[in-house]
Amino acid sequence: MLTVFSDSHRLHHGTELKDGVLKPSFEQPSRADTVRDRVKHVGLGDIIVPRKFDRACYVNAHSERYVSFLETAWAEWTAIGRAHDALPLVWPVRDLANEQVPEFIDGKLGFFAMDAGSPITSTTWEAVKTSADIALTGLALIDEGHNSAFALCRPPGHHAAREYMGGYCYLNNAAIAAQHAITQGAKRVAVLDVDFHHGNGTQNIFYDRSDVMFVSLHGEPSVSYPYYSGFSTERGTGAGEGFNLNYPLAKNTGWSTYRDALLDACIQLRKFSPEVLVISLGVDTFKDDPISHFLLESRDFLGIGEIIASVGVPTLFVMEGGYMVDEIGINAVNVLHGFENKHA
Ligand code: OKP
Ligand code: ZN
Repeated sequence: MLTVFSDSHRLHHGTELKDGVLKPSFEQPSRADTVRDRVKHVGLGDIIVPRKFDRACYVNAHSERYVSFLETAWAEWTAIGRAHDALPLVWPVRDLANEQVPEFIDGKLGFFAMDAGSPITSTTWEAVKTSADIALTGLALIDEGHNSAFALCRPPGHHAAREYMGGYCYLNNAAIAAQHAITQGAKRVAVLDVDFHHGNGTQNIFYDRSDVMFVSLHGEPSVSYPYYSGFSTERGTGAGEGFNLNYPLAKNTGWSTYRDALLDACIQLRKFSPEVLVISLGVDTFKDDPISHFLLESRDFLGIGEIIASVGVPTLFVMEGGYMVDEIGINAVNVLHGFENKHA
């Protein structure tokens, strides 16, 4: 399997507001490098750099005004003398919700963000664009006849919705790739999200669509970030009704429960019969992950890959979360080896 990777991911690193304290983000550059090192170490296949794609590819999954915000936020933030990472601090909640975009940067940041965990720095946008291009390059490999590809994206994407960033995510790499497959003529594409956290952004982008099915296994929202989405009652709307499937799982879920949910999810995916399957590959379901609470062991990730392979369609793996930096490479590559049915 080919891996798409770029050193540009290091352009993005910043702080997050966590437990009431501004701290270095858990989503740090060493994550992607660890996975890249493991890919090399086991000889998964060649590692290639991403091609460049048009801005239009991002706007097909996000809104024009959101993409423009990402492009200019740092300039607007520093124009008034600020030097620290840009973070939001006020949000348009419920009755304050208004469709008008504020002019001042603090208003914009809240309007286009779901949390204070996604800092914008001087070089964030460059890293974010490259991350989306990595996913699009992976999809191009599949179009060119590869049965699978690994888009080693960083920053991750699945919390980024049509119009907002959050959860370390800015552009939704998996959604941009899925949408691009549709734009190129695919009739049905599915996104399966196995990150510990609910892929609220991907759900948001395709919620009213029947051509892109979204299926997610994650920590139940009552106790897991992002708290406000991921319930099993969220099944899509309008034409999209029945094409959004959530599997919220209890705290301390281990392999046997996880496997049963994944087997069921894959039955639903086979019924849908997509031309391309995009996997939001988070490995924060690992037992030692510092911000999650499932109990998967490293060998269980081989099982995830094997079950995904049983869907039997060309598959693009897109890297999402995973914060136990010592093991993240082993666990991510185990999924890929399981898919290829190699147990290194
Ligand atoms: C991104 B991805 C919970 C803090 C949550 C944000 C987590 C974003 C995860 N105690 N902070 O889905 O791995
Ligand atoms: Zn996650």
